[in-house]
Amino acid sequence: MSAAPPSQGLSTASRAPSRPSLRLAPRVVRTACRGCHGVCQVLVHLDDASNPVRVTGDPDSPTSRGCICPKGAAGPQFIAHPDRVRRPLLRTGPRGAGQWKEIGWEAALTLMASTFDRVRRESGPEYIALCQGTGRPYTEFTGRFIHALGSPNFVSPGHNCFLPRVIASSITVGWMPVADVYGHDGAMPRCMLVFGANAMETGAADGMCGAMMRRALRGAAQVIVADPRRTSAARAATQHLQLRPGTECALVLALLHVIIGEGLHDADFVSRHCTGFAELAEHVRAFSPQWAAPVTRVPAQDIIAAARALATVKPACLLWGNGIDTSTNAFQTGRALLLLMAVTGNLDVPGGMVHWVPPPDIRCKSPLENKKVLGMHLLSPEQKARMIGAGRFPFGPGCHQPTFWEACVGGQPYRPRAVWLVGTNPMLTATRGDVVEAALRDHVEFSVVSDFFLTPTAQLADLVLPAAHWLEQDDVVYFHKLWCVLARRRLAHGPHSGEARDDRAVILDLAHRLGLDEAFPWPDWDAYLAWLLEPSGMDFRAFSEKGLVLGPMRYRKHETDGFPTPSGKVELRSSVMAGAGRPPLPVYVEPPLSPESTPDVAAAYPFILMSGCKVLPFFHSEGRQIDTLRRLRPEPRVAVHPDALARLGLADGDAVRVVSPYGQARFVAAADDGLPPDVVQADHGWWFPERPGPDHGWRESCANLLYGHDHFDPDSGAEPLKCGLCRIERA
Ligand SMILES: Nc1nc2c(c(=O)[nH]1)N[C@H]1C(S)=C(S)[C@@H](COP(=O)(O)OP(=O)(O)OC[C@H]3O[C@@H](n4cnc5c(=O)[nH]c(N)nc54)[C@H](O)[C@@H]3O)O[C@H]1N2
Ligand SMILES: Nc1nc2c(c(=O)[nH]1)N[C@H]1C(S)=C(S)[C@@H](COP(=O)(O)OP(=O)(O)OC[C@H]3O[C@@H](n4cnc5c(=O)[nH]c(N)nc54)[C@H](O)[C@@H]3O)O[C@H]1N2
Ligand code: SF4
Ligand SMILES: [Mo]
Repeated sequence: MSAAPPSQGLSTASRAPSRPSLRLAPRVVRTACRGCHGVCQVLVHLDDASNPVRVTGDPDSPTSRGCICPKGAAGPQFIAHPDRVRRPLLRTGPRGAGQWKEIGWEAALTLMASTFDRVRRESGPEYIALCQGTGRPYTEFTGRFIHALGSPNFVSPGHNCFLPRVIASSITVGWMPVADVYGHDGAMPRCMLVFGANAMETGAADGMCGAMMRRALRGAAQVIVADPRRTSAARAATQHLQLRPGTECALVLALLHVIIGEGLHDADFVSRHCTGFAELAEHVRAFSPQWAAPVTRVPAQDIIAAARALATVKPACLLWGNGIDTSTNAFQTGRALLLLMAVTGNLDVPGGMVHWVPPPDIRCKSPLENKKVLGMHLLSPEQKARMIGAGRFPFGPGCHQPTFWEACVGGQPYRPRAVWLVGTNPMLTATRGDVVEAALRDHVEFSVVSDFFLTPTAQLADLVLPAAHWLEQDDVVYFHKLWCVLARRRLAHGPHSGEARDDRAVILDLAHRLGLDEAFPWPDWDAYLAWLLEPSGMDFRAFSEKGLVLGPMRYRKHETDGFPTPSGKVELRSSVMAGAGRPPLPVYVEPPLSPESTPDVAAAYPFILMSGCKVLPFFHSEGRQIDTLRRLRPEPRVAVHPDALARLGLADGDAVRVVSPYGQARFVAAADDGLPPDVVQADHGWWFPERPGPDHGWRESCANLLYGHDHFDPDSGAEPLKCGLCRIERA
């Protein structure tokens, strides 16, 4: 077994206080949390009846070092909540009337299999779609299932989240670089660029936990934060580049201009490992800090200082996030930032932007590392061409979510007949929830929702399946680009869990009923876990006792292996983009609605609207029914600069209406002097589980009703969720 014990792999930089290993009481068990994308190992305390009653930090874990956040701590409240769906529910009244009867799993799965089979035979497999939420454990089987079925309609929020950067990385570097903030090799980053990431609250999408990032930030000599808001990272930063939302690509082009213009780039790395440097140098010559300053509102001298720090303080890493993805310039910005990390020589160096080496003897199930996991290869070219929105966005991930829901209503190019929504609440989290609602209520013939609760989306389903929570899952946690593989153990079994089943066990069962055994050769979930671990010689029990397995990390793999791109080098000038007829060097495009591009619209809607900057207690639309979390954020807020509030005759705590050219939503005004006076930030994902169902007041404070379906990133299909326009009125 190549895996080293944790203490060995994370030695020097960890500086963990040497303490004797915490003696686990018989009723305290270590597992891996999944309350967000983090990798915190936690301790679960069980009562005499073996019910989880408390989750606490695990001081001996190298992934969390004892930290725990309110979402992780609330795990037991999620599973024990009285509103939880515990048995499959079949609709009995009209759609959305909230009339259900409990049925058994056999009946539920028989209904799904027979309906999917009928649609497949009558119309073709593409008339069945699978929509999932953010990247959760189910991702290893959701795409695989729908693709094995022969349908290309795999829908996710990925176009607004993370995947524009993943795809930009794959064509530019060949892999997804991740910040080395755990000090794997003893080296921690000395310079950190936090760009469009609220990482202290969210851990970003990279599978880290906020507390570990805070620790890395504390240790860095230079911290540069590019964010329109004064985030907690910005408060502790050396430099806060408070850019205008949506102008991030202009800022990065100017950073490149300074670095290359002053000859501060890593000439050795560039000459040996990059293509297109001369073209890039020529391209960025026009984008001086003086050009960028009025565009971005960041003073030229600040851009120059940041560029110099980034190029000279090494190693440097980048924490990047949704601030980049949720814009119509997302893909170009993602590429520009990759070029920045490349020309400064920070790729795959200790403390820089690395590519983890996974344990060779555990079978890889990460869709990012093993493209076959998603099963795209199971589709023929003809089947791929039948994807709704095929060809619309050359670098889009899967079926474009807004295009999909519009097709369900408008019937163009065809209307999907059956939809399975796994772990997603798109009426709240996608734009135009009204379109999603119409689709589910009036147009789709058969819809199934897998969730813990009867969300507003689930209320419109024909069938609801109770999903198992992370406390109810056995798992080999090998998902995003993690630097380790972790054990998750099923700790809750009792009446709280009811008949909830792991999404993947359900998919396996259904796949077998539909004759997809070739793509799903494992008889059941336990057999799949055993198969993953088989090369290591461990069974699941031995693995879960071990808890954490590290791979044999090596840095600077390009010295021997190059980069897995068409040229074998980092493609500063992208041959893939050129081939797709898209700009091969990053270009800045003004947001579609902004004071600059649409001054007439801005006259009526004078604020720049950001929405959905995440807050610590909630994961998107989740958690509003959990008291311990709701207390931390009782109501939907819109953050506004106090001067702007005063000008409007409003005060902190007032009820306000945010009105955009597309819609309106109610929030409580929250004064925030860390925002520019003309920028506001509205919470996303709000519904009110305590209000009467079936709709639970979802239309009232839904930030995503403030956007239309008019503007998308031409490369990735991303939406301008962090750079719209609005006005604020007293409600
Ligand atoms: N305005 C605005 N909108 C945004 C964003 C933004 O920044 N601004 N962010 C976007 C981003 S980054 C994302 S990823 C999307 C997220 O969009 P979604 O994934 O749709 O959001 P969630 O609220 O997490 O919805 C998940 C639902 O799945 C259930 N659930 C949780 N875990 C599981 C599980 O393991 N199995 C099953 N079956 N169900 C589960 C929850 O109870 C919840 O109802 O939202 C996007 N929406
Ligand atoms: N507590 C909690 N944690 C989560 C989630 C959650 O819902 N709650 N969701 C998870 C998911 S699915 C994801 S994708 C990650 C997302 O994690 P993050 O990437 O950290 O997402 P956001 O909170 O949306 O933070 C985006 C940041 O970008 C800034 N920003 C907005 N516009 C711009 C811009 O134009 N330029 C720049 N440079 N910055 C801008 C915002 O002010 C904000 O601070 O978090 C994950 N973790
Ligand atoms: S940060 Fe995420 S993984 Fe860590 S305890 Fe909180 S919810 Fe769990
Ligand atoms: Mo996300």
